[in-house]
Amino acid sequence: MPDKGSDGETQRLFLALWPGAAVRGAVAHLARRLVPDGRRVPTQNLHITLAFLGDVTGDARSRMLAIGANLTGSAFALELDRIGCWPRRRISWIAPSQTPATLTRLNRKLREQLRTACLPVPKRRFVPHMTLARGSAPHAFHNVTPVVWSIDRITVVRSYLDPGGARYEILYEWPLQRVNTKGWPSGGGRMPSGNVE
Ligand code: 3AM
Repeated sequence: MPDKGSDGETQRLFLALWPGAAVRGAVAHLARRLVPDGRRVPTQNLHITLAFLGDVTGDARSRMLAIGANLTGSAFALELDRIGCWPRRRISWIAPSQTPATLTRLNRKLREQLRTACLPVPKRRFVPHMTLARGSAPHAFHNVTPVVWSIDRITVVRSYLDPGGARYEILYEWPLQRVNTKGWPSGGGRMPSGNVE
């Protein structure tokens, strides 16, 4: 079971979209082929960050959990179809060339709720991307066959800064509602089974 921590403990946390093994495998395969160098993000760590919260104490964690308890948002599909890099930040990424309106809305709502709860709100504009490597030399952009990812939850992730690199643990999952063809929500989410798959 993940260690959800006692109230007094500070935890380094972020909110993320965390893909399952199939999406991670497909992305890692593309990265090996198209991203030439840098410190590659290990396959099990691939994710899209929604908001980095930093060190969060017990009180703030309760406010954060209340956001998850009241969250309303719809599940959506994301097509990762573009590999590129940010040369100044030396980051290689895969990203959707089109951001679904559902994701934009979800992110806006999340930021509003973080602000209301006096939690850290990311300063940068939200550009959905999955970091593939850091310290990368600039490289070409590639349009790739889309990796289609069905996203039905937000994850609350704890980050441990180990000497060998970051280690992540999923603490909570906040379900997004699936909407069936008649427009009614169908089904919920599930609690995490433990460590990151
Ligand atoms: O998913 P990406 O790579 O965009 O860079 C870190 C990573 O972002 C970012 O949080 C994500 C999960 O670790 N991060 C780490 N430290 C940070 C900080 N102090 C940070 N973002 C903002 N401020």
